[in-house]
Amino acid sequence: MSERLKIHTAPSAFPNPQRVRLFMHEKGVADQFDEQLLDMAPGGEQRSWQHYARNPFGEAPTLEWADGSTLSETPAIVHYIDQSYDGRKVTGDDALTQARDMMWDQRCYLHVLLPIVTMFHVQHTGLGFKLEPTHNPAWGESSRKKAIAHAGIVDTHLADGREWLLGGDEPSLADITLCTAVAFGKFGPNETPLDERFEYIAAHWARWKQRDAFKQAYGDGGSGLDELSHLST
Ligand SMILES: N[C@@H](CCC(=O)N[C@@H](CS)C(=O)NCC(=O)O)C(=O)O
Repeated sequence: MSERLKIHTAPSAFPNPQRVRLFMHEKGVADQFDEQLLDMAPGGEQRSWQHYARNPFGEAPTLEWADGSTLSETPAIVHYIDQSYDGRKVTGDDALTQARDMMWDQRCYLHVLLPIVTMFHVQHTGLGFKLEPTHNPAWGESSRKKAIAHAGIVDTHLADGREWLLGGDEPSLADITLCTAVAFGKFGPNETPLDERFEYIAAHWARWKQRDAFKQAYGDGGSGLDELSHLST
């Protein structure tokens, strides 16, 4: 890769930008990108016209080329980088492994991480009313129950002794998404520490905490978790 791309991103507390950051460190390419940190909250830079021009959904992460073209949605960014840059194939070397990674990534994203994010927004109005005008505690509590129930299914999958969701020696994107879901469950008012409820998710989280990629990705000191404050560089 000759051109150095910009990645519009956020501190490590924000789970989708963090999925990409963790992936980049796992792949070993983080230093090949220019990180542009958006002031997400309370600034709300992601909802400015400048950022809507890059991403019509007003979200991070977003990758940007020098000619102004962009790519958004975490799995799309991850798959593009995984296929185009040197380093291990984090999303899998063959079609079936890639498909299985996509399956578990979708499950961890849609059924565990996203409901926690929904709770953060609608129950706690986590980004403030400027950015999240909907306050609906019942929806938030229902989302929380959904996240916990589905984390139980993921925990059962891990219970056969496998270290990572696909059963390999190293984590894939699905593991990255589960990791950020666990971190975000612990964040601020969410108060849903999945590692305290589930034995095999606890082991998965503990395994992550030993990895260099994890230590680098959370080294920004922006996770909001006391548990990770020692990683701040
Ligand atoms: N489906 C998108 C979701 C991105 C997303 O939800 N980003 C959040 C941060 S975790 C965001 O930018 N939120 C800002 C806002 O909603 O104002 C992806 O996979 O990248």
